[in-house]
Amino acid sequence: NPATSWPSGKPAYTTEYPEEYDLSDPKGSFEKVGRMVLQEMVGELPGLYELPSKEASWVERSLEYNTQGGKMNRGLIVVETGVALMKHQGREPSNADLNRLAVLGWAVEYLQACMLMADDMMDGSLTRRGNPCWYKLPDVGMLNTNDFLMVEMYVYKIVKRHFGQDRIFPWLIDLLLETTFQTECGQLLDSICANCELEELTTERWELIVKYKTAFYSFYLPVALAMLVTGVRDKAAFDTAREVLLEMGIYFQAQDDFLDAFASPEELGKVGTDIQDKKCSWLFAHAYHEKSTPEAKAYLDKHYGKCEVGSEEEKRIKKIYTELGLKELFKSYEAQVQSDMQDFKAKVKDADLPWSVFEMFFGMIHKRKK
Ligand code: DMA
Ligand code: MG
Ligand code: MG
Ligand code: MG
Repeated sequence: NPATSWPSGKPAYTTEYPEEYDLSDPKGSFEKVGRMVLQEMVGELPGLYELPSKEASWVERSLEYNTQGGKMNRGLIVVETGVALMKHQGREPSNADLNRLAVLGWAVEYLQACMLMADDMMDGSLTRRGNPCWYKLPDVGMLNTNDFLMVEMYVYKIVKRHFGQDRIFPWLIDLLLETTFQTECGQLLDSICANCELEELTTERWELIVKYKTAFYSFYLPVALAMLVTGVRDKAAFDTAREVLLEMGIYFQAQDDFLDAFASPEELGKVGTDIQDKKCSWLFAHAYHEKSTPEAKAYLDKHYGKCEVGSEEEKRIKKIYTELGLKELFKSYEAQVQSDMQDFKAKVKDADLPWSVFEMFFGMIHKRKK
């Protein structure tokens, strides 16, 4: 590109992967690729962007803090799916294939990181992955806004570095852009709840919010990236994958909402803020619209979204959730999703996709406690 090929040395592409990707150590290998990607990205800053060492170190610290140390489920799924697809096609993944899949996995992890950095500021959260949220650090504050924008751009820089000369580069970028925009639509739907009447925070709205804010980027994106890079071109296969993965993703956010109220912050690595923030959570929507009693409704009208984390009112609201039988309702929803997944099996096979991918992904999240 004549407009961006400046200064000399730019763009830089990675075409060789000397490091052996060891599939018997999926997390260790994936983490190693993550180190490589981070070093490549930080390494460009002084030469290609004239950043002095103080600023380059700032970016490095932000990337270390925000992109590392998560469960890496989304990223690992890209590799696992890619491997399963290639085997399904009768091919053995090469070392370069594995490294490239892991690079796309890291693109998803970076997208997740930037969304969480923005989300924590919008939600007024205090902790993430067992540490203070980045924006809460005294020397970060509002600089968080630029830091998460940079992490968002790194998604594209990572993909360009490793796929910039590949025929599918425009498709990868398009998928990432679409998914980012879908997530932002979801975050808008989620945040506007603060200005809504409780009457409007229905289970239908809940489903719309979580489909957009979580399911596309966390579930469809990793699998769709692996499909594109392994040569799947059949639109029907993407449509089937999307249908299954969106239901899984919606269930995943239901779990997130459930754990927000009922899991221990130590185990979760974050303190729940949904009640304080007046979120249209799975628990609230079902408590207010499906299982409500006049007393419960009156209490929620008075205190939901108006009490602080750790307050007596917040505790009472959690007790109301329990008394209304939401723990049991959640269990039955969970069982319903499990049976729906079984029903998808035939459809997935008809689309010539390996069922093992969906089974494994579901196995990673089913009945999770954190
Ligand atoms: C998270 O929703 C959605 C995105 C796009 C980050 P959330 O605020 O419930 O997530 P968390 O509970 O992790 O803050
Ligand atoms: Mg949040
Ligand atoms: Mg949020
Ligand atoms: Mg949450």
